[in-house]
Amino acid sequence: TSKNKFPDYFKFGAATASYQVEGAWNEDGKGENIWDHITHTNPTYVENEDNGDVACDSYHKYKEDVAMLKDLGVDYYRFSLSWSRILPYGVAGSPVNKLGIEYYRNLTQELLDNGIEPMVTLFHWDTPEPLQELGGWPNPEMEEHYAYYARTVFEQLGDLVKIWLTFNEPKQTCLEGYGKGVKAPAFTTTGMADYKCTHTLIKSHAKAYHIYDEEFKSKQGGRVGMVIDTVWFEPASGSEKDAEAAERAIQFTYGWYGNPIILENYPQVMIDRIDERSKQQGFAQSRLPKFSEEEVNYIKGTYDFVALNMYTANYAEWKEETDISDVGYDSDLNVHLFMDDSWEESASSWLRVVPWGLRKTVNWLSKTYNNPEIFITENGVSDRGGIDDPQRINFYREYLSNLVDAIVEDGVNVTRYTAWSLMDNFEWGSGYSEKFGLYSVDFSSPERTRTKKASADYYSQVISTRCLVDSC
Ligand code: GCO
Repeated sequence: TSKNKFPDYFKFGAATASYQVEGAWNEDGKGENIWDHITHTNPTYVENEDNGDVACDSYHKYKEDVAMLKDLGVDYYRFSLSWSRILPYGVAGSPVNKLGIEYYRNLTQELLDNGIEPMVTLFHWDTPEPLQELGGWPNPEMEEHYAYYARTVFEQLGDLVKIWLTFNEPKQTCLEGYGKGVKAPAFTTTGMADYKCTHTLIKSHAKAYHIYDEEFKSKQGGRVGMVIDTVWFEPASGSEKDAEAAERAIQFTYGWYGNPIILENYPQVMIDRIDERSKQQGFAQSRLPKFSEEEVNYIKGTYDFVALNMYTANYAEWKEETDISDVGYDSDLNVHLFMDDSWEESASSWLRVVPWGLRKTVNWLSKTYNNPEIFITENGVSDRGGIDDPQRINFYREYLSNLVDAIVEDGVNVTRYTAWSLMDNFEWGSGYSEKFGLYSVDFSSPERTRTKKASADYYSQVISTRCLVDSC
């Protein structure tokens, strides 16, 4: 095989998520979710007071979306289901919205008719508002509600869908939503509800996995995993301390979710540090909830593949323990994280172009988790717009080149790569100002006109040749 060529079995896709593209926020029986709620009740929460009420209008324009995917030549499309479109009240036992199911069946059938495989995320941050009013993810009852939702979805769509992603980037739901306040529902006490959120969410994932495994797998033959994100943490120097700091940082990020599912229990370094700090701070119990032995065993092994969203890197530098009284995830971690000024910028403050970080991240996953099959479920870059997007072409070329090296030279078992995103869309707190799409969307036109960017042509060419140079 050529050094620049992806193996024949390798698949390429493109991704979106329900709240970011669908619009139709209250049509055909859809219920309210936490992003509808926060953007309507606190409009300045998002830049330019943008919201997802209409977004890319994919609810009405899904056939155009599929035509774009077909034109790109992708093997699969990763999209997410809106829980409140399927279950307007969200809760276990509540009525199913037939029109919501119909929309997703139509989209999925349209994909299959065009030879594109559906890869479906059950949850991409849009918790039904009634569940938030019951306390949201830190409430252990969420496990029952999520299980009911997952079973509903497997029943209604499982004949058509063979790849299921239970959660997308749970760290953002829990740490940013229930700790740092930068995602809905925007709670701001970190070091407590964020840990509880994670605890419930991991148990919910495991339950959904077992439901599929026991009730659906033999008939439907699909696979289930969780999408976990991390940046690459590069030690700031060659010192042992910085190496330890970098490893601790990835354990607090990927390992927080990956270890319980793929190995067993939370990373030991999280357990030890949070137990110890909680004790010193005078808490009667650790702020990190404990899994019982039974739970540890129920959770471990609940994955059929390992999925990674990766965009960028941080340097990690050792930090002396200073303020022991500070309760919070960042001080529990206690690593100085920063980006290098020389790394090329994007439109997103958190994202600089660090292609070698992808190769190192998949190598870390492979080593830490015993060479599992890995899907890259998101990777991409933002700009401020325009059809001619050489920076994005360069981004994909460089990241893909590092990925092919990881596969061909390092022997890492990555089998899929997913570009974020198929089209420009609602970028959470940044609204429509940061654009990640291979297609642009004119958000000022009622038609939400889509236009192909230069990067889409580039990506198509890579997909059709499986090759990064002129010939392989
Ligand atoms: C994510 C995201 C996407 C973002 C993308 C760019 O999973 O982080 O799911 O929703 O739009 O990452 O920030």
